[in-house]
Order: sequence, then structure tokens, then C-alpha cells
Amino acid sequence: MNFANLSFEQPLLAEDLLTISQDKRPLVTFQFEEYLVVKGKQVNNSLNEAVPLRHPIKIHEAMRYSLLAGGKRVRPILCIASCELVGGDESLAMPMACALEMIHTASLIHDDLPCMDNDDLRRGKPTNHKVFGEATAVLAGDALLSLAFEHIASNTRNISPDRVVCAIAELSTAIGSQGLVAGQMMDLESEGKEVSLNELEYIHVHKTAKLLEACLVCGTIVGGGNTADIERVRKYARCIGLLFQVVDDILDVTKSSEELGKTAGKDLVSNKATYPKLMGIDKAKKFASELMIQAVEELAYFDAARAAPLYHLANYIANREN
Ligand code: GRG
Repeated sequence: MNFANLSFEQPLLAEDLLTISQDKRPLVTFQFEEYLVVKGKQVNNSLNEAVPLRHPIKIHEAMRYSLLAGGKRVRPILCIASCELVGGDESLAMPMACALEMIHTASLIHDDLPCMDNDDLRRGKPTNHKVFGEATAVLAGDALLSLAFEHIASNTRNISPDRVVCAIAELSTAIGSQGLVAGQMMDLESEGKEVSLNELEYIHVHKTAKLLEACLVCGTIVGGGNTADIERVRKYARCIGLLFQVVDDILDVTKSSEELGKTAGKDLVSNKATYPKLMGIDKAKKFASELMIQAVEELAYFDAARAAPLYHLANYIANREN
């Protein structure tokens, strides 16, 4: 991709996080803010329809409470953007995108439970168990997880069964005992212990990056991408996934609870291993900038116009404020 002669709708990056050289900027003018708003609304509408308020009312109320509480919708939007990157229409990816948000929300509900992170605030509201009680919160997470797979199987259209099965395999691996659950397990086990940078990377890669990788890879699969496309997107995804968590660690020490919509400074109070703690805030920011640059380089193989959303999403993840 030729990155020369570019124009931008907004500044690329917060100066303190990173600067990226002119020749790495995408070719096309792209209204990223509008893209985020439009895609976010479409995802919210689809999620609202996917979980109607029906009998038994309490469990569906609890599922809807957390699922529709806001959230940046980064995962479904990454899925849609990677589908569009390889020429697929958004409609092909929407059931998968909604499923990813359901799984993400399930993991947040469980993560906030007293037996896990024990948190009171999520997405700017009291956590699920604070409102509905612990037992219902556990069930709401279980039901969202199950519904995610039902939703993919029942609502995906115009994609070969081979591709759907392949995407489901990718997704289920990413969230099980070799993915999300592995990261959470190691995170719990490392509480109160000295953690090396390698161990911290294992936790972050599994707890956060694997699901983000699945979002991008599944979007590429359902969008019709070939093996080379999938592997290139996977490389981008691995950088973005780790970047997301490094930035999360930085935000925990630099923002307030109001700004984050969740309890700020929690990592410090619980003496948790984080990138700022292990390498200092400046080096953590530098690491984030390196990951962002590496991610963007992986997009060079793709059509510039189609790659623009993923280019801007990398920038957004690096510079997000919550
Ligand atoms: C339910 C499959 C399943 C597993 C449960 C509890 C658990 C195992 C894993 C916890 C995983 C976890 C909560 C990781 C943190 C990921 C993270 C950085 C979340 C914040 O994501 P944002 O900033 O939040 O995208 P919003 O609210 O905007 O969606």
C-alpha cells in the first residue's frame, strides 16, 4: 500500500502516546468518528433484538442490563471491519459480531463477581451482581455465552457451512481453557505474587488479546478472506490485542472512575502486575506505540480504502480515554 498523499479528518494520535511517520498514514480520507457511531448503532439494534425480554423475565432483564449498558463495541466493530477489509458485506458479520459482544459481556459479568475481581461499577453502572444478586449474575453470564453460539448458528446467512464452522472453532478456542479462561486463571493465581514480564504477557494475551484476535479472524473468515488474508489479519490482531491491554493498564493509573466507567486505580490498590508497574509508565507508553506501529504495518498488503477502518481502529485503541 502506498501511504503517500494522504488526508485526515482528525489528528492521528495523542502526542504523548506515539507519533507515526507520515509515510505510514493511509491513502484515503475516512470519517472514522461517523463510522464508529453508525456501526455502534447497528450493533446495538441487533443486540437489542437478539435478547428480547421474555419469560423468565429476571434472567433476561439481567442479560439485557449488562449487554445494553453501553460499552464501546470495539469487538463487534473489529469483526465487521475485518469482514469489510476482505470485501464482505457487514450483514455477513453481524451475527458473529453480536455473539462476540455477548461473550465479552458474559466475561465482564463473571469478572466482576465477588469471587473474581469483586467490582461494584461497570460501564458506568452498578455491576450485574449488585443489581440482580450473585446467582442471577452467574446465570446471566452463562446464558449470554450460550446464546452467542445459538445466535451464530441460527442467524448467519449466505456463508458456506465450512466457513461458519471454522469461525466457531476459532472463537471457542479463544475463550476456553487455552484462551480467556487460561488468562483469568493465571491472573487469579498470580495475585499477591511477583510476576515477570513474560508471565504478565501470558495473562494479557490470553485474558484480553485472544478474544480480540478471534473478532478479527472470524470477521475475515465470514467476509470471504483466503488463508493469506487470515494470517495477515491475525498478525495485526496480535499487536492490537496486546496494545488494548497495555493501554487498559495505563488508563487504570491515569484516569478517574468517572472517566473510565469502572473502578479506577484498582490494579494499584490490589498490587496487581501491570505494564506500568513492571516497566514504568513511559516505557509502557513506548511499548504501546511500538505495538501500534507494528499493527498498522500489517495492513499494508490490503486495499487502502478497505483497510482505513482498521488503521483508525488501531489508533483509537492506542488513544482511547476509557
Ligand atoms: C465467560 C468465556 C467466559 C470466561 C470467563 C471472567 C473471565 C472468564 C475472564 C475475564 C476476562 C476479562 C474481563 C478481561 C478484561 C478484558 C478487558 C480489557 C475489558 C474491557 O474491555 P472494554 O474496554 O470494555 O472494551 P467495554 O465496556 O467498552 O466493552
